[in-house]
Formats: sequence, structure tokens, C-alpha cells
Amino acid sequence: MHGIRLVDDPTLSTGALKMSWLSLRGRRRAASRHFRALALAAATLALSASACHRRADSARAISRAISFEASIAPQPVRAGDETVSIRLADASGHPLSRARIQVEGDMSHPGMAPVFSDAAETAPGSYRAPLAFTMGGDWVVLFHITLADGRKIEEQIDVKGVESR
Ligand SMILES: [Cu+2]
Repeated sequence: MHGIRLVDDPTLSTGALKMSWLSLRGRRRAASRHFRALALAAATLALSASACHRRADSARAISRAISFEASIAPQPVRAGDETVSIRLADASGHPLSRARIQVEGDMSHPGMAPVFSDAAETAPGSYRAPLAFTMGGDWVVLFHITLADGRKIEEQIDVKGVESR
């Protein structure tokens, strides 16, 4: 149910960027041969669906009804400025516009200040936020989402092994 899928993103222009869509849920789409190598890279990123088990029930129910996809580019993720892209759609695949998304980056070890960024909508249901990974190592990126109708969703992805500069 929480399959990680790779999606060819037409909004990202370079080859490297195109390879970076990862999803925590949603319809499975067969990865083309072109993206198969990337599936391995995705696995090493160890995106996890563990957020599902920590979320409140109501948020979980809302979350099941929407499609959330997040990716980070460029890959591999390095310390410094990266771009987080998010896509939100309803159960029938229609883009969810006018959501407010705050992106929060936390390292997995204690004692580090989180980094925050607000995402801007770049196309219906597509959002983008800069995020500064302040050091190499294992990160968790949280998505604090408020939909246009006021419903709130929490999502997260693990971003392991951010490379040091
Ligand atoms: Cu750190």
C-alpha cells in the first residue's frame, strides 16, 4: 500500500531532475527501464512511510484520500541548497491547489536546529520549496500541509545519506 513509485515529472527539465520523483503512496506506475537504475537510488534514499504510523487518525484518513508525492533535486542530495517539489491531488487525481505547505528539515541526531521553508505553488497542485541542508548525514523532511478547505495533513520522507560538500 505504501509503494514507492517513480514518476517522470514533466515540470523538471534536466535529466537528473527528471529522475527524482518519489512517492509514499498512490497508484503504482511501472517504472520504465530508463528509470530502473533510479529505483535503486530511491531505495537507498530509504524513503519511509513511517509517518503513517505516527499520525493522528483523522489526519491519516484525510491523507489516505489524497495523493502526496515529494521529491528532492538535484540528486544525489548534498549539503547546501536543494529544491523540494511536492504534488498534491485528490482521490481522483485532480490537482489540489491553494494548499499551504511548510517544509521542515530535521537531522536524525539531536542538537541541530531544524530548517524551514514555505512552498510556492508553481502549477495547479505542484509546489516547490527551497531547502538548505545545513550538513551531510541523515535527514527527515516533514511536510506540514493545510489544504485550501482547511484540512491539515502531515507527511514525511526520510532523506538518508545527504552528502557533505
Ligand atoms: Cu547535523
